[in-house]
Amino acid sequence: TVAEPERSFEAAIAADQRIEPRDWMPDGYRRTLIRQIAQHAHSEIIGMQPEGNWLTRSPSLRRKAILMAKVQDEAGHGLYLYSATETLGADRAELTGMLIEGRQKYSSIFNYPTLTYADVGVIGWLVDGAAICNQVPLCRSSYGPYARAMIRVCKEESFHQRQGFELLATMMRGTAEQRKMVQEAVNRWWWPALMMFGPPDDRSPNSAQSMAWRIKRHTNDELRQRFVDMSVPQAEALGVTFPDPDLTWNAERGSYDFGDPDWSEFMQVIGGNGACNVERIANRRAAHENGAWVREAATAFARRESTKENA
Ligand code: FAQ
Repeated sequence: TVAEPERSFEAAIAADQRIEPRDWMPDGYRRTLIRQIAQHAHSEIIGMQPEGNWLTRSPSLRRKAILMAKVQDEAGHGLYLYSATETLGADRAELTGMLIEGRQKYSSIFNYPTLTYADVGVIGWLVDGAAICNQVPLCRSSYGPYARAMIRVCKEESFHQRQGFELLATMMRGTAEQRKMVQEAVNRWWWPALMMFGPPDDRSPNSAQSMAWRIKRHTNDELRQRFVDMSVPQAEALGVTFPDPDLTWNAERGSYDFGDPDWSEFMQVIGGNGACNVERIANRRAAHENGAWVREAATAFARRESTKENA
């Protein structure tokens, strides 16, 4: 016999209702959400680094203001998502500790270097584009606080994607050298962007259960296909190509066929051996350690304020 709280959880999922923090939920559901939302939060925070790399070298004041706004938004998304994990009983200091110790993952994409300013544009266009494609369906995720967080995050990501496309469109109207820079950045980021959606469905251990719980609304391969279909016309509008000889329109499916990303590279990157993994974590650790005095001061201040109130 199924206990009453479990029955109402199952009924809520089946009726496409939201699960809220105080509702009963299976341990596995809670664990999966903490894992996914924490990884997402870590990705936003680590994701500040590749673009942050160019803040002091932006080509104009306008580009610098845009980039600063974008990187700040990413910090905001990270903090917002850590708050969502706290509604599940997680502790953000512990989650940060796990990130720094390599016990929790962040998106593979942020382990690639940003070599030119065109990379800033391509991150906006393709990386934020992939993020939106993955996150718009998460606005209907079964866990209320996560779904609601995604609505705001997606609005900001849309601005991020537009600024990337606009940056690239400007460069494409520039010199032959600038156009070459854009194409070269697209060539480097295309495959890693496809890997953001996770391993193929038959090698995705979490998908089936997460779909059943309606945490995820589409499989990794479905979203990857959607992203390819969405990106090809945008590439044509820009005047760039993707580095995939197998990319062809399939009229029968009404979708593009495309080649297989190098999954051994993906496994290497998520295993800690990508081009920038060590540097990203070292920077995060240093920021955390250098910020210790701020956390201590804030805690002391909060303590003093609360004793004042109680007095
Ligand atoms: N990188 O069974 P599945 C952004 C792991 S957007 C690293 O398929 P799941 C915005 C996976 O965790 C990027 N690891 O897993 C931005 C699992 O390992 P575990 C963040 C990956 O969870 C833009 C194992 O492989 N977005 O930050 C990756 O069902 C520009 C097996 O995989 C999100 O996190 C990967 N790409 O599906 C910021 C979105 N893929 O944990 C700055 C929310 C898989 O068992 C600049 N997350 N793994 O040890 C999701 O939608 C899902 O978690 C997936 C993975 C689709 C990423």
